[in-house]
This record gives sequence, structure tokens and C-alpha cells, in this order.
Amino acid sequence: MSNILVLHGPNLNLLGEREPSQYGHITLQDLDQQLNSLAARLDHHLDCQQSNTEGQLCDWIHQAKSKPYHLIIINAAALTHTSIVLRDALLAVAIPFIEVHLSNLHQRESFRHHSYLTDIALGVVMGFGVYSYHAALHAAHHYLSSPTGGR
Ligand code: CA2
Repeated sequence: MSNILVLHGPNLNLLGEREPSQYGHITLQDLDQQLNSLAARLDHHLDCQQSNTEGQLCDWIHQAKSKPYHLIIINAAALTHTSIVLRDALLAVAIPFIEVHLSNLHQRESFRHHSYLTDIALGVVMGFGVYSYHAALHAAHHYLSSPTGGR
């Protein structure tokens, strides 16, 4: 059993309530429940957190070292494209992480094409709506089950 932390960035608390054509109809609460059930089936402990502030996300990443969490799944939302803070925090704790996005960033505005996280992530899942998180959790399970992460 491993401990996995899911971090949702700014505005993702609005999931299912606004812009359903872009982000779908499922609420963040429902998504977290789905992920908790999947994690239990895969025999992992999962905690999910959402914040609209960069500093709070940074603090949770720092604190992840002491639980300890073995892996982080993060959708940094718009901070993906701006945050050297989150990049440095993830580098500092050196916990492997998977970057997730609901939408395919490369089908969207050019300012969304760059991520400060991609080159230091284990991998990236994007474009599958909430299933991006499910796929990331399966990938996390695969990585945690094998020392080389299947590579
Ligand atoms: O596709 C993704 O998952 C994003 O990380 C979502 C961010 C966006 O800034 C990134 O470029 C791509 C936006 C999160 C806002 O979430 C909302 C959800 C429902 C309604 C309104 C906003």
C-alpha cells in the first residue's frame, strides 16, 4: 500500500458547475469519491486537496514529505503555465509526480502550451476529462508496483 496525494489547483472547485462543455459535468467532490474508490481497489491510500492559492499548494507539497506520500498527482490548473514556485517545491521534495489536465492543452490557446511541470514529471495525462485522473491513478499504481515504473 502506498500513500498518494492528489492536488487540484485554482478554480477546479467549480468543476461541474461552470463551463461543462470544456470541463464536463462531474463535480470535484464526485471526482474525488471516484478516485478514492479506485485507490481502495488498487490498495492505496489517497488524499485529495484543492486550493485556489499557490502558497497553500506549495505548503501541501512541502508537507507531503512527512506523511510520507509516495507519489503526487497534480492538476495545477492555470498555475501550470506560470508557477516556478510549484516547480521548485516539487523539485525540492523530490516526490515523483504525474501532471494531469482535463483538457488537451495543445488544442487550446498558445499560452496553455507551456507547462513549468512537464519536464520534471514522471508523465503527463491530458485531454480525457476526469478520466485523465483515473488514468493517472492507474499509471501511479503501475509505477509504485515496479521499481522502474515499468520503463
Ligand atoms: O485542462 C485542465 O485541467 C486545466 O489545468 C484547467 C485549468 C486551465 O487553466 C489549464 O490551462 C488547463 C482551469 C481550471 C479551471 O477549472 C474550471 C472548472 C470548471 C469551471 C470553470 C473552471
